[in-house]
Amino acid sequence: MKQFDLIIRNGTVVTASDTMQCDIGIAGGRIVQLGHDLGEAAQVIDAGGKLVLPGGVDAHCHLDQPMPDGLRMADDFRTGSVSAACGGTTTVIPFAAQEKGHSLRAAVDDYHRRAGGKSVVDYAFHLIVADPTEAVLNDELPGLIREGYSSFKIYMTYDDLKLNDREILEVLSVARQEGALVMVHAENSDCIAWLTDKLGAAGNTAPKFHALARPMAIEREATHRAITFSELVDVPILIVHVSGKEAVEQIRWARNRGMKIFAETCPQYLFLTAEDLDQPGYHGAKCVCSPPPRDRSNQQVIWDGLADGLFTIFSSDHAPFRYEDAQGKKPGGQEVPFQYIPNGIPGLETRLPLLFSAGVVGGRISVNQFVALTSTNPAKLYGLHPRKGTIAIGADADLAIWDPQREVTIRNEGLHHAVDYTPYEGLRVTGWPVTTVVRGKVVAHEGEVMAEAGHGEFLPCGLPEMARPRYRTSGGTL
Ligand code: DUC
Ligand code: ZN
Ligand code: ZN
Repeated sequence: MKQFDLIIRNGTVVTASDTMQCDIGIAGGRIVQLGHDLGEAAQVIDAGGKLVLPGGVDAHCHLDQPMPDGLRMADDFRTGSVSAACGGTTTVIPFAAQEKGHSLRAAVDDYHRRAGGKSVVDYAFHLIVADPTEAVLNDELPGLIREGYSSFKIYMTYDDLKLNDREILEVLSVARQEGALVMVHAENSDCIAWLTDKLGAAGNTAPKFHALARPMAIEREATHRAITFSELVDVPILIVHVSGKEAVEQIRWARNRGMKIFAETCPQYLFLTAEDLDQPGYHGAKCVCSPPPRDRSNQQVIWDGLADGLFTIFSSDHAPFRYEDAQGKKPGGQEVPFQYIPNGIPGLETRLPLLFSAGVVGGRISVNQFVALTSTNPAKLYGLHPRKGTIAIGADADLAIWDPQREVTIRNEGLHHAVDYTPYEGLRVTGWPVTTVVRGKVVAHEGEVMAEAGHGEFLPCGLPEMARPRYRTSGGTL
């Protein structure tokens, strides 16, 4: 019997901290040796001239999430995970979403049914807490956190999901007590509703008005409020999908005060602007997401935050709705006022190539920062490290082999999601992941899926070290 199942030879191996020339020996789905002249293997991949990176961890994506009546997400765990794999991602963390009036555990059970046997990449679940009843706070949430669902998202907007300030304080207290990480969608709901009504009364209902109903000030205010709650309870939080300068300023302010406020951003805040919502006809609906894309000066602020360490992670926020679809961007087959357009854009497969091209090839971040933002940090933040997110002995052999020189023009027909458009159509990138390996098995190669649905396994998450409180304020006595 050969010593290794797979050896990846001659590649330049990159982690969040190091870049080195070495071969990788894999057995039983794990990395068991790093070095030279490793010996015999059942399969050898020559990675000469290529980069070997830890597979991406996309820690914010929505797959087959139950929707209100009449709407449906285009991607399930099969199409979504194939798209992820072809874009160099080896772990996804979508959301088991509680519905108001229903239990959290029922959401988790339902989500396992939706995921089971379909994924080609590994997956964990975040929770979405939409109804923090006594039973949820005292029983369900603590129980689920201990079982490996150690992160959850809360919303400050969207009528069917949002929590009030008191409820946010309650769930943050549970997170502190149990060691979970809370992800906050920070936008002020009442301000959005008021602006939406004003715009509607003036007949301003086209997709482009989505951006005017959600200006930066309402994200800034909610970001500051979430930071205040984090301070009161003394628990770290992650502000998700940060879109621009004013929210960034709040996070810098909190960090300068010594607070553990983590931040995430997404490709749409680097590559789109509000002008993309102002396309002929109804096509701007394709770029409706929340918070909305801003302008070029805000894009620069996001780049600065990626380069200087303000942002901890870079995720897709893949929320897949087809454009020509009565269950997608045209609910009931209609071109509806902006507030009824389902929010979200596809991005699982393009997340890494976009950041690699404009970030690493473009000289804005190092390749090690790229690995940290897209793989190592999300694995750490959600309790999956060191099994995921790095290249080290004992880690799962989750790898993406990149051709750093390959030039690709992004076309929807070349992507593997089930959405009928990409907001990045025609954009030219340099660098592409050519081979993706999950636990030692090649799952995608040159845009072809090579693994059976079901190769991907569910990952219970540990308690993240990064979510530990600072034990500084009255939170310690709560
Ligand atoms: N905003 C969200 O908060 N979630 C999904 C997509 C979006 O645009
Ligand atoms: Zn959100
Ligand atoms: Zn989201």
